[in-house]
Amino acid sequence: MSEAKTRVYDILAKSFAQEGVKTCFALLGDANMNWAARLAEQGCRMIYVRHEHCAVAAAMAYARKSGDVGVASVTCGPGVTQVITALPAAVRAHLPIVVFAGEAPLKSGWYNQELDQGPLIAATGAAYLQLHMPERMPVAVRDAFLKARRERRPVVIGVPFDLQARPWEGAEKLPKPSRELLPRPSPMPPHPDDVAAAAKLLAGAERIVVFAGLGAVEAGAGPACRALAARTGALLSTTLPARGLFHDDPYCIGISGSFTPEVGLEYLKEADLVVAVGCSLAYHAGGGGQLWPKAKMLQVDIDPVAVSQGQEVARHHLRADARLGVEALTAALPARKQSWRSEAMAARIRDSKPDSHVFDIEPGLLDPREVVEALEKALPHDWEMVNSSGHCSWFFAQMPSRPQEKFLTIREFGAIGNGVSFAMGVAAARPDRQVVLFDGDGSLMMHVQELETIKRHGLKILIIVMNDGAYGSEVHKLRAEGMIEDGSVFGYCDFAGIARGFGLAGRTFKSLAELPKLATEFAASGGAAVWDFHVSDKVVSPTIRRAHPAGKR
Ligand SMILES: Cc1ncc(C[n+]2csc(CCOP(=O)(O)OP(=O)(O)O)c2C)c(N)n1
Ligand SMILES: [Mg+2]
Repeated sequence: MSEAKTRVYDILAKSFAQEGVKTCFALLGDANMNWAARLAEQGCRMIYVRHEHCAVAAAMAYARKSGDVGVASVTCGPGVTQVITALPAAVRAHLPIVVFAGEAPLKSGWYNQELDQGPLIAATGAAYLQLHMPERMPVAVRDAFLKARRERRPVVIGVPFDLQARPWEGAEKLPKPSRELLPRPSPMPPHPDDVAAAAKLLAGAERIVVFAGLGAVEAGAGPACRALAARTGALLSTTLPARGLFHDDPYCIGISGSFTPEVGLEYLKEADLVVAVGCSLAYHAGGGGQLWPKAKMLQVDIDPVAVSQGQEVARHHLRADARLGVEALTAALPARKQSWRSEAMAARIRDSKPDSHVFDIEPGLLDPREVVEALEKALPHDWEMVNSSGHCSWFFAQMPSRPQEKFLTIREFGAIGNGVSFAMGVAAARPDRQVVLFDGDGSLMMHVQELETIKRHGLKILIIVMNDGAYGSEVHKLRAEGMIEDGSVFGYCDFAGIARGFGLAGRTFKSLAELPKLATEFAASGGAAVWDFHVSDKVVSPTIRRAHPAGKR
């Protein structure tokens, strides 16, 4: 029977299965549906989202959480144009993603969804691979995965759907999967001369901060950083994505960057040396260089830089794997007497509020800082947490007891609207765990349709909304400048009702009294729900207060 003939899409699906793809986020159309159906038959878990952006964004979080390649699929033309916000975010976050996209049929002289997809994808910084030679497609798919893994960036594969439907005329045997073809070099040790120079720098410093990024997390350098800090009497800090790496260390001052708590700001101002480990010294880490005005910077990294994102960031460099570099540095240090640490300092770090500024809050509305404090106490520590975007993310970043391995945030492109997708990616990568998403009302509203996906796929996601009835980031800046608030204040929409409309549980919080009891009850059953906290838009984060001083506010 001719229907039983193997088609090119069969082989394309098998090529993805051969790559070990276990989860794919997709939205179907003519140019990817046959492939997706066949991939599902290969045992791949398909998560069918309601907007293509969310397919790629979920694949990003899946990649970060699983340490594997994230896979998504969209149809040609309008399917592809929908992913243009997600791809630059994946590029900047160095996430390996493969997107199977269709292309318009080659046989037609005219096709309404036809689009020159290559330049569009290239503009995002992702790679675009056109597959137009059926016999070579299995190798081309393998190469796409190789490229994504090696370059740690998204790769979009475009295959015209008339070619996909052709009978397969190539070889039966598939190529070796990409994971078998990657070089596996051992971690890079430092050069002894660099270690000696760095050790001298540390020996001459009195108020050191060891500051770790995701590179330190990936290299397993956490314990080495703690040991270096203990040896030199240093404080510990992290970037936002690496937050929680030192969560239980009494000398950890939290995040250094836009989200630094009060006590951290104070100590960073006095630091005379920052040892940045496995971090790219991006603009927002270090608050654009303002946070540690007196400090020299020693960067320990496999790819050290002097200038990053338009700023001179580091004069001293130790090129090495983060763990090996820090261990060698600790071993090379002379015995040391002075320490920045004291019992009183540990007590201040433990007892001080992230932000103690006093605001006048309207009756009936909550202070976002108190909401976060209550959530920090009430929510179980083994939940996977996902932080989203917006003004509220300052507050949500202040949950110091949560460890790094249970945390995810991806913010390099500064886009709102990704929270639900990232939570779906984490829930897919960690199906045994409860996920909690912390999001803003504006961000959740941008892709609120995914509540239906969460329900349909039974994803265990509790969504906590910090609802200020506004685009907080905008309203606080507009007020500081004395401008009208139109376009930034919308009022409090009924997320609990919206959630119920999608078949999820929903609850509005105008008081925190019942939160501990409800959290315990929810933890016992798990599942998906939306908890909407109505907070005052009078509370302005320290970052906005610094960057946009009161003025007319
Ligand atoms: C895709 C996208 N559109 C617009 C913006 C501009 N923007 C930054 S924060 C923000 C407000 C987000 O509102 P919400 O999620 O309610 O968080 P809030 O700031 O109120 O805490 C907006 C519109 C953006 N960063 N990304
Ligand atoms: Mg808001």
